Amino acid sequence: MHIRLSTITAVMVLSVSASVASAQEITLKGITSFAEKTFYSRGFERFIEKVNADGKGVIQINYIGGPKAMPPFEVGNALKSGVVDIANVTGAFYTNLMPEADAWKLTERPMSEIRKNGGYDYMAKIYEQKLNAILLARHIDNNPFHIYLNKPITTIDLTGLKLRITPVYRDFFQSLGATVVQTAPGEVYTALERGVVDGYGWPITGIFDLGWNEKTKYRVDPGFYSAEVSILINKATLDKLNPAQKKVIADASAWLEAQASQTVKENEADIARQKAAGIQVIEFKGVDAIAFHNKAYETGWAGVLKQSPEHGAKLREFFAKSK
Ligand code: 173
Repeated sequence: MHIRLSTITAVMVLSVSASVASAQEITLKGITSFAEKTFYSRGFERFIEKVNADGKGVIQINYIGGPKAMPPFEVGNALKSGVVDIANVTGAFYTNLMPEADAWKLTERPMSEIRKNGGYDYMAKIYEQKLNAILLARHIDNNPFHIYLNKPITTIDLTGLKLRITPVYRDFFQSLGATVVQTAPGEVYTALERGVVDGYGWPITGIFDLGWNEKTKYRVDPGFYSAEVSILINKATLDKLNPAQKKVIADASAWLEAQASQTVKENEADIARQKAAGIQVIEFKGVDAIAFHNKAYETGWAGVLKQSPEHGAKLREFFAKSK
């Protein structure tokens, strides 16, 4: 009898706590600014899988999808207004709201250091003010950008070439003499196919995802900067989560950001794949490589300072390599 009663009590307690848990389960709307299942969305997709597994009965993410659901340059607005709760996006896609976000590309220190040296906290205030958001995890780092071309070059003079850009590349490519045209990633293939552009800026990874390899003859080395893609959450959404819900999000964020250093393996794999696909490398060496590198960072920081006289210099102290 004694055993029976305690069994019944246990069942009752379990069912009560289960219903409380399900009553408190919250579902967040998640969006990515890169095509679903492509390289720059994959980290976010792993994050969602983890949250949905660890957060059963507590917190779930409803994955709305990518650019088919929302244009990439609209994601910042949607996150700020709370139309979506959580977003996978790079700073260059929401410079309309927060020009400082483009400075992430210029980091020469790992996120672990930037979280300690005050750089993360400094950016966090700007995220709160301008985007009503919090950066949870930078999952892409150590991933250089490159120039991809269909016409060969012999010097770093890009005069006469028309290149597809985002804010990442604008100041640098213009300083090399190129004409630039901004497009979302989803328009790159057609722009190449129609000859609207002679090439494009993109990181070392991912050109196979949307078939650009078919329309690409050359890659210029060395690469420059460090691509950033991060998961952001709307501030009001985060504020309303209870401690258990916050913990699921915080743990998945730390777990994902810790994987950013592994991007280098993906870089190597894509370099080999580009070679096998017959994409030729135009490599600047020695003093030319140094000049190319210095120009990238000088024009990059000049652009940040111009866009944000208030914060640019401070961000450079936190992000640039210490001298
Ligand atoms: O080229 C781009 O669209 C761009 O700015 C970017 C940024 C980070 C990762 C991939 C692309």
